[in-house]
Amino acid sequence: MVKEKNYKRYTVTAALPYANGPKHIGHLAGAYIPSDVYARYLRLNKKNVVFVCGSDEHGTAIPNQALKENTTSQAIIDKYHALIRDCLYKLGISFDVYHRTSDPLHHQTSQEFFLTLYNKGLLTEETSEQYFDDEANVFLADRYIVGTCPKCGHTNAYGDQCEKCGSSLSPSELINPKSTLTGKVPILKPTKHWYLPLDQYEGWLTKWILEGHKSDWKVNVYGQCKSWIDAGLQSRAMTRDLDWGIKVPLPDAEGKVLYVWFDAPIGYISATRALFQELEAGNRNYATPQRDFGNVSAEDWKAYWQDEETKLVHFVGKDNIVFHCIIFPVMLHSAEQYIVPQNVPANEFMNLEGDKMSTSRGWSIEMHEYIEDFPDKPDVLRYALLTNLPETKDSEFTWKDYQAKNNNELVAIFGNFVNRAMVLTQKYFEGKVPLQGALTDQDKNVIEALTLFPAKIGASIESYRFREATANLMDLARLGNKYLADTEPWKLAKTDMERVGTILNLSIQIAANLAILSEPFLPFSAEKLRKILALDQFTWKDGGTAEIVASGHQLGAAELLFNKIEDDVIAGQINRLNENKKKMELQNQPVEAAKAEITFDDFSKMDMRIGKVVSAERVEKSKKLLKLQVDTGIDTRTVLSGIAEHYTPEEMIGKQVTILVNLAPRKIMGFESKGMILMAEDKDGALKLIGTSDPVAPGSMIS
Ligand code: B3M
Ligand code: ZN
Repeated sequence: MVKEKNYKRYTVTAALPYANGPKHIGHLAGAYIPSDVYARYLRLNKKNVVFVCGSDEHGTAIPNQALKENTTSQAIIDKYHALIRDCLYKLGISFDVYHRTSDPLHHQTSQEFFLTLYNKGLLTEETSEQYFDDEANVFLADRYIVGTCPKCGHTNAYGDQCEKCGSSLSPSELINPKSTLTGKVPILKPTKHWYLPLDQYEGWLTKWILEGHKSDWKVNVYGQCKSWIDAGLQSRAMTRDLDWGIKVPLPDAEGKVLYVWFDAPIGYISATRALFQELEAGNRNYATPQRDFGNVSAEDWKAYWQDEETKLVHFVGKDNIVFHCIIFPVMLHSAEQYIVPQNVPANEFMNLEGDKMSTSRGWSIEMHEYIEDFPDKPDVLRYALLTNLPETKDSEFTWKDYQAKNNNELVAIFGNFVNRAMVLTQKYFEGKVPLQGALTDQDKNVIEALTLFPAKIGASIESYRFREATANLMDLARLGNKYLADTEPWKLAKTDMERVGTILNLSIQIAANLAILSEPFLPFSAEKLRKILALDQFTWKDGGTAEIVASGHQLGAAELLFNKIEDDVIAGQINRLNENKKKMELQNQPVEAAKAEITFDDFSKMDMRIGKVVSAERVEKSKKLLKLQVDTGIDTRTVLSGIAEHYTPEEMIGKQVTILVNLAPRKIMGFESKGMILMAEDKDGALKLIGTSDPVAPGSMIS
């Protein structure tokens, strides 16, 4: 076991998800599942722990999404805060509090924090030139500027990124920049911001991370920190010109808000404050019933952030490392009264079926979709993710693997063992735990193996190796399965009931160990198993013995812990994934750039009218053309139209169409075509007639 200082209490944080959309299972694998296993394990060990999280509701991601969904930023955060919180809860993530950064308490906490740094003279003021939209009268966040990508020529690149070639950009690199708010060309205007001079903390960071955490931080995390520090740190603006966020609490800061990465990590502190306020008031808003905090006061949050005997651990994904290892610690350290994290066990990314997971590309499994489809299987997802966490490198989720983990491990090993032990004990001993008689060498070996599990699994968890811990847990179920297979009590039942009793007693002890040790990983199944075995609440230390359940103890009713997942269910999921991707590809394709401006006179030269198709036929030797007779109100005329792949002649007859009647006649395939039928064509070349669905007399003009 890793020998470490005996901490008085633990503050465990999981990255605050942006409330700008649903979150997928990659987020679960990155931060939420590992942090939950860790927190549950600490609680089972009777440690004093707070496990905090909440929604990150600031930054440009929120107004951007509001724009997309044609609603307000407030509506966006309200919708996704609730959705994400409820999903995490249903998947068993046992936060003591799930707060939100739009809460007034968080605004206050962040402003106080900013003022602490400001009043100590630790923030520098710098003026820089930034794009300004003088019609909308606002500075433009990177996302509100579009222009031509200098790398690939894509005409719709954003100020921070070109979505076509993927290059990250800065607004000044864009060719022909335009404001997305008004379409105007933005101007450069000086603006003042408050900076955190990270360069001044290089010495401290070197000592704290590079010298102090070389051996206990994960290689991927340490490596990222080292390359940041080695490259030399620069001061970073902690404020932004934006109308969505926490107001900068200074008199000369009109229109400025705190940088989202300044306020978001402070959200952990606000969440802890909120928790203790709620505890003092006796009304828990959001909490899983994990721990009774006893009699506490609102001020007790301080110990979790300010006492050196508290161990602070941040669970995040790899894109958040720099903020949790460098920027936030510098904020905490320079504010002086705070502790800094002891560890930041960040994970890499989890891919999906051979490709990067991405909600916007439709290539993802969203938490709410999973819960809808598998409401009774939160633990199966937890297990499939735990056995496949991207702990040291990117990993991959596949539905086939998910199915195999369920069918071949949870059902065939864990569930099967428990079920056999239960059913045999019901059958031979009416569900009463039999006596442990004389022990054979085989029994002694099993007991000895059993005693090692709590420490072994615990050591893996304490060193953030959750995959290994999960594998060890399944080994315990394997031990039980093998013991039953080797001893074959069903064969002894005719001759030696005492021996059968001993075997089943030990099997029930192993099942009880599984109930205890699986709790951090598979909390719902552990609870079910505890009920099946009719066990009281337990602690981690109760595990590791063959004396958990007394002989004579009456077991509960046997019930299957896990169920097989059939092939068609898995095929359905893979299908849905491909469908989603197709749908999003269509939605995400950039629309054609606008054509050059025309005058009203140009427009009014076109004579467009509603017409009615009176007859339609195919054109010989042409796949695309239909020959139509159209009643235009003026006359009935022949029009050739390239819609044969989209409409049959029969479908066209009687249809109302929009026709440009004064287009110069053209000869097409030997026929004179007079005019043109108007259509909408999407990026894939699919055509749809346009017009009005209300009946309109032929000849009606369009203007
Ligand atoms: N919301 C970014 C993310 O979800 C951010 C984390 C904040 S943690 C303080 O990747
Ligand atoms: Zn590009």
